Amino acid sequence: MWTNQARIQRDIEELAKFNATPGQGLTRFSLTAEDRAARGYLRQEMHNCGLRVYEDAAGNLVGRREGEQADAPVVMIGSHFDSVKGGGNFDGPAGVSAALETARVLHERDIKTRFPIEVVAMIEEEGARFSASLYGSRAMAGLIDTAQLQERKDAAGISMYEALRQFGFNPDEIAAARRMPGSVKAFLELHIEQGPILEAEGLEVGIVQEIVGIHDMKIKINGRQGHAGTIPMHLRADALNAAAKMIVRIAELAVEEGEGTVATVGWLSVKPGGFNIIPGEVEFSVDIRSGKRQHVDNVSRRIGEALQEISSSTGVVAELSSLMNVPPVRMAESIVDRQLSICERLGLKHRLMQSGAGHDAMVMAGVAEVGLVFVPSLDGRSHCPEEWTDYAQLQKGVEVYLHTVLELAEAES
Ligand code: HGY
Ligand code: MN
Ligand code: MN
Repeated sequence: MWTNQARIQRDIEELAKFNATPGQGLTRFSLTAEDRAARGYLRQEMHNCGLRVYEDAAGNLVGRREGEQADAPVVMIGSHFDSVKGGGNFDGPAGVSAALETARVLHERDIKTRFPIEVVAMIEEEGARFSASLYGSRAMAGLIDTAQLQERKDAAGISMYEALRQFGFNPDEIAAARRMPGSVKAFLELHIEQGPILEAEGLEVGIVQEIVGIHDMKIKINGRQGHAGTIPMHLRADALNAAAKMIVRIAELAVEEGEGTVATVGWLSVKPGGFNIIPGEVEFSVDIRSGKRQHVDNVSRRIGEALQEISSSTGVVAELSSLMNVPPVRMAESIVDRQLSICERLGLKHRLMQSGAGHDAMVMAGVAEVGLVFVPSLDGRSHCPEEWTDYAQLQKGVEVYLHTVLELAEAES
C-alpha cells in the first residue's frame, strides 16, 4: 500500500482530542475553541507535506499543491471537521485524513500532477451549531449570503455572522468563497458509511452512486402558556400537546410515502418548561430524506397540511420554516467507473451504493464532477460515541481514494 495506516490513525486520534464533551462522544462545533484547536493541527499537517495553507472567506481550511499546468482547474479533496453533539471520531475526519494522507504520499514520493490539488477541511457540514448544514460547500457553491449568516443563530443566540467575525473572518466577504464554474475539475470525498451494509455483506469499500435528497425544516408552535391546574382541557392551547400530535403524524407520513422515505424529529425545545405550566411555545426540527425528490416534496407538503389541521383543532399557531432543501444527487459516472476499476485492480471487495447520509459532495456536484468512497462502520452506527471503523479498513478506502486522485489529477507515471 502507498498510504500509511499509522499516520491515518494519528489524524483521527489527534482530532478526537479537540472535543467539548470528553467522555460523552465528540462535540466539535464550528467556530469554537475546539474548531480552532483542530484547525491548528490540520494547518500543521498541511504545512508538513508542502501545502500552501489558507482559509477561504467562509472559514474552510485549505491546503493547496500546485500542478504542472498553470491556471488549471483544481482537484479538490476533503471532507468536514465539525461534528454533531456527542458524535463519533470518524464522521468527517476520516475524509479529511484521507485527503491529508493523499497529499503526504504525493509529497514523500515527489509525484508531479498536471492539475493542482486542494485539501479542504470544511466547517459546519453538520449544522449542529447554527442549523446551517452543508454550509462550507454551499458557500463554495455560492449559495450562502450575509442575510443567512445573520439569520442562523446558535443556542446562545449568537449569529453565524457574529461568530465568523469573532473568529477572525469577515462575513461580509462570504461571496468570495464561491468557486467559479470551471475552476474545480472534481471534488472527491471519503466518508464512513454510517450504515450497516458494507459490514453485513463483508465488503471493504462502497462506491457511492447517489446521495438522497434532504429537506431540513424547523417548526414553531405558539400556544397559550397557563396554569396547569386551573385551565380546563377544552380551553387550552397547549403547544406541546399540539407538537406531539404533529410529531407522530410526521413519522406516519414518511411510512405512508414508502420507498425508503425517512423523516426524523431530532431536537425539540419547550418553553417555559415547568411541570405545572401549560407550554406556551415549542420548536422542533424535521429532517426528510428520500432517493426520489418527489417523495421529499410530498412529505413536506403533507406536513404543511397536517400542521394546519392540528393547529385549527388545538387553537395553536404554527410556523414552518425551511432551512435547507437539497435534491438527490448522482455522482459522476466517469468517477464511479474509475473507482470501480481501481477496486478491481487493488483486489478490494466492493459494491455500488446509495448514501442515506448527506455529504458536502452533494453540494459540490453543482460545482464539479464528484465522487464519494465509503468505508465500513462497525454495527452500522454513527452520530454516537460508538462510531468506529478499523484503521486497516479505513486505510483500504484511502488507497482507493489516493489512486482515484492520482488519475483525476493526471499524476506523472
Ligand atoms: O445529516 C447528515 O446526513 C450528515 O451527517 N450531515
Ligand atoms: Mn459527515
Ligand atoms: Mn454526520
